[in-house]
Amino acid sequence: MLELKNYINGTWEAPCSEEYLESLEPATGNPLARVPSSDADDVSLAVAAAQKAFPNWSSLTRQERMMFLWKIAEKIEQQQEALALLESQDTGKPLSLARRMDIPRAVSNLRFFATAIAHEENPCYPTDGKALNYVLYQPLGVVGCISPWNLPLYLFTWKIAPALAAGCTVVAKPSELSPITAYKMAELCHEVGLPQGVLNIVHGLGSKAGNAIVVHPTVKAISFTGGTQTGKVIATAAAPMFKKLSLELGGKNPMIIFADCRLENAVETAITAAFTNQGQICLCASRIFVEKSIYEVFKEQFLSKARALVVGDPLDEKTQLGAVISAAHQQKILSYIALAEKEGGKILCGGSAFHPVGRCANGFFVLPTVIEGLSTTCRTNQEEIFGPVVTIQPFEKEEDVIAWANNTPYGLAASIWTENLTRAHKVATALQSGIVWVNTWLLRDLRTPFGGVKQSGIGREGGWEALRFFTETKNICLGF
Ligand code: TXE
Repeated sequence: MLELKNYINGTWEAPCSEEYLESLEPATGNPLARVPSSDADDVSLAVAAAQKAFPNWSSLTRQERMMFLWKIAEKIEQQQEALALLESQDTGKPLSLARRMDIPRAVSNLRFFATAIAHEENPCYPTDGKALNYVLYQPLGVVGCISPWNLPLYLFTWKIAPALAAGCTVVAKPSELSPITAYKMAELCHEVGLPQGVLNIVHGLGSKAGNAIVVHPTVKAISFTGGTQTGKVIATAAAPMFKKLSLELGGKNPMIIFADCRLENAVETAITAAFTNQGQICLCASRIFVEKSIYEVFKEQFLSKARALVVGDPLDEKTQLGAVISAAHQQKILSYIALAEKEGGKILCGGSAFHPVGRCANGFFVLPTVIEGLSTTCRTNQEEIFGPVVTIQPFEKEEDVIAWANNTPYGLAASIWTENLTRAHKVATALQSGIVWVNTWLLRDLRTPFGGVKQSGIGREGGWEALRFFTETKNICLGF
């Protein structure tokens, strides 16, 4: 079994308490790694190291910081196969997905923010012949990055890359459920000679290690991705300390399919949107609304594809859905399926756990599940399930479907399927959502702002927004 250590001030440290957690391989239920159960003492050491490293790191040239990030990206790329395997084992996701999506995206995140800083512009305002105003973006200092288990290295680097590029030093905590690739990334940072203390990685529980990062007075900002409940806890602790907060939280994302869409594309993408990563992506579609005139045709095609999805050993090349993250999460998903039935829903396919034959017999699998016949206001259609569960329902009027789509506490992502350009713009504008895709899903350009409205979070990641988050904006007015 792998024994992980914290990475503090450029060295590998056991947790001060000597306590460890055990993380399991979701596909088998077997122990995979011993994970430091760090506490406030470990976090204090990490913050002290980051604070010491800040003056030097923030005064490096852009080119120098860029080259460090670029080299880390290169190392990840060289080890992509090994990292994809670890990501798959640690999360239960298909190896093919980790290879295609998770690890390449980690590389892109680092490259994107490495090169972004070389192109940054500072606004300048000549003021009526009397003065010259200009704007500086100065790095905040020590910042905290807390990431979840669904896209471990992908989201870890999505936060760390802009923080480091902006000139901040970082104390980061990956999820205790999927910490291995972050641990490996520390090794890669070490190999490229990242100066001591610039990136510190502390492992452990959210309530202990995570909370200690949030409440540490030296940590100036928290970038967090995770559940909405956890986001509330973090906001409650951080707000009175006037910390900057970027919270990327849950979603209950609608997909709206109009009768004039290219149906084949819509069906194919609906399958991907509902079930990629076992439905454990905050952007996954969990409520599909289909115009009544094509509802039955859509349903038939969607169900036949959902039933054909291959669930099983994540290491098998044919597998399309692997295990969900934990036994507890599997139970949560199954309890929502039971609730859906109680609320009057009809399970059209799936609806239960799955036990593959062989190596993965004790893994945490849930069959792709499609439910119809529910009201738009029932709990199944209001609360984030975060598993391979999707509801489908017909609609007749555009205004109804817009109202239903908006009628949840969340507002992260939506997608619309239509060939009518006017309608696409109109509906996209009316949806309460941070991102709206038209005739596509999960197509991401890293320059675009990313984040949610309502209980899906506050702040935006991506592009300049992410770099700005890790800086303080200063106006300097030079009088003539
Ligand atoms: O996530 P948590 P959980 C949703 C999804 C899921 C639910 C709960 O619906 O079922 O959240 O998942 C750290 N202070 N999403 O409980 O707790 C924790 O250690 C500081 C959506 O596993 O939010 C981990 O590193 N940190 C989501 C990170 O927060 C704390 C992705 C996320 O864990 C903390 C994951 C605290 N008090 C779950 N408590 C998305 N938006 O993509 C926990 N953490």
